[in-house]
Formats: sequence, structure tokens, C-alpha cells
Amino acid sequence: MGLLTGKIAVVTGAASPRGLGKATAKLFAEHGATVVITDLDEAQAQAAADDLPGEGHMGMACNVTDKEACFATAAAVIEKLGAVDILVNNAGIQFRKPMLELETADWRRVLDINLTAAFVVGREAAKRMAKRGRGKVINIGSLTSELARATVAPYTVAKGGIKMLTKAMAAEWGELGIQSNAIGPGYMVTDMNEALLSNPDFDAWVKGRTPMRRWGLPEELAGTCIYLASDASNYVSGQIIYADGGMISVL
Ligand code: GCO
Repeated sequence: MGLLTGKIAVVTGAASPRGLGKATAKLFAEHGATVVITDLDEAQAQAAADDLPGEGHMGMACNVTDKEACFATAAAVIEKLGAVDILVNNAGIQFRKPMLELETADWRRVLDINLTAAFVVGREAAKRMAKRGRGKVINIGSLTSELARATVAPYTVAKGGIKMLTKAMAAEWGELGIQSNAIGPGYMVTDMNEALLSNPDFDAWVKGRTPMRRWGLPEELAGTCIYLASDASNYVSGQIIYADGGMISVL
């Protein structure tokens, strides 16, 4: 009997093989959940779902910046699987450029995908969770939910917004039986961080700045995610938990 047996979980942006979403989806499946992986490309989402342990998982195309697409995904999931118990708002992009050179369109795109989409998909899922009086919303934040790093301003602002959106969801959806929390990953070995991982100076900075002296692994974030997805956290809401090797707690 797994921690999520019988539960239906949607994990957005989880097709990337070396991503936080895929690692979370895998652990959820290992603990008995039926997992729906959404991503921009349906074939990649389905391939990721097919790669999960157990049966019944689904891959669906969802451009999280397109409300109708998210609504269609949520509606299709309800139709096919009956409900949504857990939503992990994982979809996100990075865009590294100093603000003085940053185009407004790029600013808006990052905020749309990393923040507004979490609200839109969260709202659609919460409408359905409310009908059953229970549900878990988990938003993926960042160290930049607390601290800024130069050249990633739109990502930082979006992730700071994720922290406060999580609290806003907790404020409004607690009485509906929904717990809303966030996770702040530290510097993780993911496809999104490839450029940083292959930069010796940045690699040395991460290892020097992190008390555990190493980058985090996606599966090390999944454990925090499953806690927030399970009944073990039924009285926890509005929190952000940092899985960062201790980085945010030290100078
Ligand atoms: C960057 C990185 C970070 C990490 C993570 C840290 O360019 O600084 O992409 O944003 O991915 O968000 O918590």
C-alpha cells in the first residue's frame, strides 16, 4: 500500500527526462498514484507517462499559457479518470539575461508560464477538488522565491509570486478542504540548469555556497513533494519547503 494509492495526480511540464516533474511523477506512481503528465508535446508527455511504473498513466498536451488548453486538460482528466486529487504546478522555463537588455515580451513570457499558468491550472483543478472537499496543490518555487540572482529577474519575480500565490490559495481554498503548499528546489541537476552545470566557475560557486557541497538530484525533491501530496500533510498549508542542501539558510 503506497502513500498515494487510489489518488489521481496531475504533474505539469513533466516530460523532460531529467526534470523535477518526471522524478516526482515516478515517485508518485511508485506510491500507487495514477499520474497524468502534461507537457507542450503530447507525444513526449505520453512517452514519459509510459515510462512510469504501474498502469493507467496518461500523457496530455497542455500549453499552460493557454487557459482553454488547461481547462480542456483538466476536463479530459476528470472525464477519463474521475477526478484530480493532486496538482503539481511544475511547468516552468528559465530565461537568463540582464534586465537592461531584457525585452518586455520575454519578461511577460516567463511570468505567463512560471506564474500565471500556476494560477490558471490551479483554479481549474481547485474547482474540481472543491466538489469533493479535498485536494492538494503543490507549486514549484525556487531559491529565487526568497533571494535574487542577477540575470534571472523574470524567473525570480515569478518564483517570488509562486510563494505568495501559494499563500493566497491557502487563504481561499483551506475551507474547501484543499491544502496548498510550495517547494523551493535548490540548484538541481536538471536539463534547465545544463548551462550552469557545465560552467566550472558556476559549479564551484554552487558547491561552495551550498552547505552540502553538491547539486541536488531531482529524486531528492520528489520526497518533499510526496509528503505534501499525502495525508501526512493534511494540516499543512501555505508553506514553502526548501529542498536546497541548506543553501538558503546560510550566508
Ligand atoms: C539560475 C537557476 C536557478 C535554479 C533554481 C534555484 O539560473 O539561477 O536556473 O533559478 O534553477 O531555481 O532555486
